[in-house]
Order: sequence, then C-alpha cells, then structure tokens
Amino acid sequence: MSPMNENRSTASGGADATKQALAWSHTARFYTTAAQLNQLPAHDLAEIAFVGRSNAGKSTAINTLAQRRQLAFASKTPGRTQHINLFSVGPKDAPDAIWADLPGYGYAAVTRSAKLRWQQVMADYLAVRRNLAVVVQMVDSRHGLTDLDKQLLSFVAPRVANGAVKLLVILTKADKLNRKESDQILRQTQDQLAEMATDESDIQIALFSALKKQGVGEVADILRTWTQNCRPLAFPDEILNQPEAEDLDGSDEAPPLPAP
Ligand SMILES: Nc1nc2c(ncn2[C@@H]2O[C@H](COP(=O)(O)OP(=O)(O)O)[C@@H](O)[C@H]2O)c(=O)[nH]1
Ligand SMILES: [Mg+2]
Repeated sequence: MSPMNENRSTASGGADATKQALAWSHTARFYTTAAQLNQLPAHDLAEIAFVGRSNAGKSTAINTLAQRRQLAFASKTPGRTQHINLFSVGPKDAPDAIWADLPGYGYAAVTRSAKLRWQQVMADYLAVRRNLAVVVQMVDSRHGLTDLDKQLLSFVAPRVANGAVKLLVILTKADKLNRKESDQILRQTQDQLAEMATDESDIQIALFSALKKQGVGEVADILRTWTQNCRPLAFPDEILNQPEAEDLDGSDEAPPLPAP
C-alpha cells in the first residue's frame, strides 16, 4: 500500500482485517447490468467503480478480489463489453456496497463514434453519479498511466480533490516486473498522482498480481475500510443537489430492477 496522504483514513491492516476484508469481497455477486446510465438503479449504497484500459486486467482483478472464477467476464475480445455491470457486496439481506464494472477503454478497433459515446458515458458517470464513493483504476504495471488513463482521471479529479470520491490505482500484472521495476513504476505513478492530491483527497496505489495473488488482501482491505468510512463523504450536499447524468436516449424512466 502506498498512501499519498498520511493523515487520511488508510486500510486498517493486520491479518484479521485482511481476512475480514477478503470475506467481504468474496460476497460480491451479480446484481444487474445497464446499457446506459439512465438504466442504473437508484440506491443508497456507496458505489465502487472499476475502470481501466481494455486488457489492463480489470476482469481478472475483480474475479481475484471476489475469489470467483467468472464474476466479471474476462473477455478474450477486448472492447466488446460496453455495459456497466453492477455487483452487490456485503451481507445478503443488507449489502453495504455496490461494485460497478465500467466499460474498458482504449481498444484500437473501436470506432470513433463508439469512443465518443464511451467518453460521454464515463464522464457523466464519474462526474455526477451521486453514489460514487471510490474509483479503482486498473493500470498495467508495465506501462503505467497512459494519456487515456489521465483523461479518465480528469473526469473525476474535482471529486477526488474535494474528498467526495477516493481513488485507488492498481498496478496490475506485477508478476511481470522485477523488484527494481516495481519500485520504479510505483514511484513514477505516485509522482503523477501527487498532482491530484489535496488536504481532502484520499489516493492510494497498490501493486497487484492475480497470478501471484499479490496485493489482493491489501486491496480488499482498502476497499472495505473506505466503504465503512466514506458514507458521509459520499453524499456531500453539492453532490446530492447535482442532477443525475443526462439521459442519452431521451427517456427518463429507469426500468424496475430486482433488489440487490
Ligand atoms: N501475468 C499476468 N497476467 C494477467 C494478470 N491479470 C490479467 N492478466 C492477463 O491479462 C489479459 C487481460 O486480462 P483481463 O482481465 O481480461 O483484462 P480486462 O480487459 O482489463 O478485463 C489476460 O490475458 C489475462 O490473463 C496478472 O496478474 N498476471
Ligand atoms: Mg474485461
């Protein structure tokens, strides 16, 4: 774990906390899927959004965190999934968080119009989804933050700066790096994210390997701790008073959805 700001809440740490955090993340189960923002269900839970370039290892990381083989579909054809998939986490009768798996980005074969649509969906979601409490950005540790990753971060930067949204950057596939390379990418990413840091912000970076099960407990612990701590922060007045994202197709009726 690599906190950007020492005086903010960090994961609780310790073997017991890690065990509890992994038990918590293991409860993740499919909730619903939405083709567009206006289909996302209204709920009162903190939402943790997983974002990343296609092929960054997002689906694999979500499955590894949940300790489930196929919770998030690890696609062999990157760029195909444009839906937002929601998972509920916590006790069956009283979930305490929603994980949102957002569409991967940066797949070369996607058309320009599809790219523009993606940009609009992501910008709307990250800027105004009122439940959004945490953004988890998956970044391939061999490449570090790309221009597209930085563009995506810019959509949510104001809410990270005022502390309404916490940011965890996961450097994936860490098994592909040696110690020196890991240290280097960690430091480089830290320097880049320092530009977003304020007194209110909560930004962390974790090295992660699904293959070696590195960073799994640590990430689960950070997310669980943030879920427990961030609820009042997730709903500051200015966010509550903001309208939900613009409808993309003109209809404002969301279809009825099953309970989480
Ligand atoms: N070596 C290694 N490969 C990984 C790891 N995580 C994912 N991958 C591979 O990276 C590719 C993309 O993974 P996927 O989860 O589908 O990426 P997504 O497009 O971001 O959802 C797949 O071939 C995975 O097997 C990891 O921790 N280590
Ligand atoms: Mg995927």
